[in-house]
Amino acid sequence: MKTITATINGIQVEVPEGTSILDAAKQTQVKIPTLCHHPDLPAWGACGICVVKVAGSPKMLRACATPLEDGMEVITHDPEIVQVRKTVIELILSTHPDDCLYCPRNQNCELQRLAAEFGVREQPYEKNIVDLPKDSSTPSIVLDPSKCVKCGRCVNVCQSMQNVWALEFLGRGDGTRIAPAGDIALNDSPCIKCGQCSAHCPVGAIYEKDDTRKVWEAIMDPEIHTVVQIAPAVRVAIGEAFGYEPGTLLTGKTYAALRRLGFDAIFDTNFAADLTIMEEASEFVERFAHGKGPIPLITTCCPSWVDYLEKYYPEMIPHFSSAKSPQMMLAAMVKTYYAQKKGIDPSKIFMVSVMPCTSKKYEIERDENMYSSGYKDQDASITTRELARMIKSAGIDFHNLPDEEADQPLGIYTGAGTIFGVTGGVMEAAVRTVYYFITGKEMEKVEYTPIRGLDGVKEATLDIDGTQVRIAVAHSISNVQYVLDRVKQALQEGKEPPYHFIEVMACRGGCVGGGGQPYGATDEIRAKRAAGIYTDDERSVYRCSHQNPAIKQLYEEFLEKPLSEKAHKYLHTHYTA
Ligand code: HC0
Ligand code: SF4
Repeated sequence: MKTITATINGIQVEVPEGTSILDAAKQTQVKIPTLCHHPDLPAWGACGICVVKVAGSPKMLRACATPLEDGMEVITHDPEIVQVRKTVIELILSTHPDDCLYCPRNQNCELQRLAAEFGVREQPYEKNIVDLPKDSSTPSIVLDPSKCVKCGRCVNVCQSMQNVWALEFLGRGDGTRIAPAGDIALNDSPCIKCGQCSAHCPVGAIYEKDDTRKVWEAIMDPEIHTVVQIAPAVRVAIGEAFGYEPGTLLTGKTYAALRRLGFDAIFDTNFAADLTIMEEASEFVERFAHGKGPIPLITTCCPSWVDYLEKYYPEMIPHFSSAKSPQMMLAAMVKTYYAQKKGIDPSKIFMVSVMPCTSKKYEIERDENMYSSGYKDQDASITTRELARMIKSAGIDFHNLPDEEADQPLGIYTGAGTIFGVTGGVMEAAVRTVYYFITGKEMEKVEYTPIRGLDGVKEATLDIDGTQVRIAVAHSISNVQYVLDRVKQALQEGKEPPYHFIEVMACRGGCVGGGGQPYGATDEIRAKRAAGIYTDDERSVYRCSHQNPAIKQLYEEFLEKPLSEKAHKYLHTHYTA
């Protein structure tokens, strides 16, 4: 690729052709401010805060949308540029409410930070706030259009990364606002509740529905036995809310914080990820080796993916694994097996999950076998962001917490369980156990690297004693269509399907990049979180789900064997078109 040589603030830089001025400036240790731009999304120069001067150009140019060219002389900061930027910020603020103290993004808002950095002290323009109603129709996210700064990130992420097209710009000029297409309620739109819009919104216009109050009330009720589970991807991201590097593995401190918040029992979703593998790998072997059910088998632990497939590819539902997600499996086991073992009345158990995901709030409300224990299996689901707020509001000194252990028997997990949190991880965990189920032998090397990393679609062929298993892994909904269309075409033509087993996660990077994770995720941060997860795997005593002693005990004492009648009753679900 051609290299561009130019100067920025008099400093020579060399970058690949096509690099924007905004990105090139990082080589000179200068961060050009922006509100609308996000590294995940194509530049579209909406806000105008990133303007710079280029020698020979009569007007200032937008650094995000202007590629650096050979010989360019760029100035990123001078009094005139700074004044233009400040004016743009003041104009945005003239249409933005000043209720920062009451805003979910207080102290974490990109506009608030810009206003502080540019020293905005007064409002020279007439305030013109359009009071528009909030949309709280989904169980997952809240849309507050009166806070919208029209940066377009949410529309862009929903359309180009997620290919869902639930959000659009409606109206024109000053009346422009973001809303579901057709101006309907978000819950009636194609929205799949992935929360990527909330993770990319720079202000408080889209945010997770806050369920922490319900959780506090349950903790404070002496009659209630509160149980909590934490998802794989939470442990490598929660630290970001407390100033740790992304990817720092903080499992022990998170257990300790949950105990200090007052939960009566702390379990790990990773345990249930092992359980999911026992059921899903058995299901795969039944279909692949014994012809009992359609191939390819498609994973279903991501509720946004389930919602998407039900809406757009209902004819593919027979290919879905009937295994519930780990979240729902653990909840069902808590209100049956654990309650019986401990002699606790399940009606007195309040089950909470901490997930990197806004869609898990929706999954717990689904009707399809989510009351398998006879009660609501999972009572509340909060995001990593909500847990961080709870820890802060309880005054817990997270940094100085000791590492503690989870409770038993639903707290022991293997390396296979923990890698669920990253794209390709569910498949890699399944591969380790499918290999064992088919051959009776353990894999010599459990790391199955062809399906790791951030490529949008990863394809691989696994050799199991001479039998070839064709695999596909996709993440970000925009990457799914390629995989599904190939399958559909082969099936329509009566040909052998291109894959036998498919993993899909709705969010880029898998759950480490979930819509409920701390703000600011980029590919660099997703990769660091993923590295933390793989470290957890490497350090684990057991690397494969079928080796988990607590899982063996659960089958011996309660479930009998994978795919038993009891396992079907509690651990499997169905889907509706
Ligand atoms: Fe995930 Fe899950 S891996 S969906 O990404 O399967 O949210 O972290 O908890 O349930 O285990 C999210 C993460 C989970 C579930 C698990 C799966
Ligand atoms: Fe689009 Fe996901 Fe936001 Fe729904 S939650 S509007 S699908 S980005």
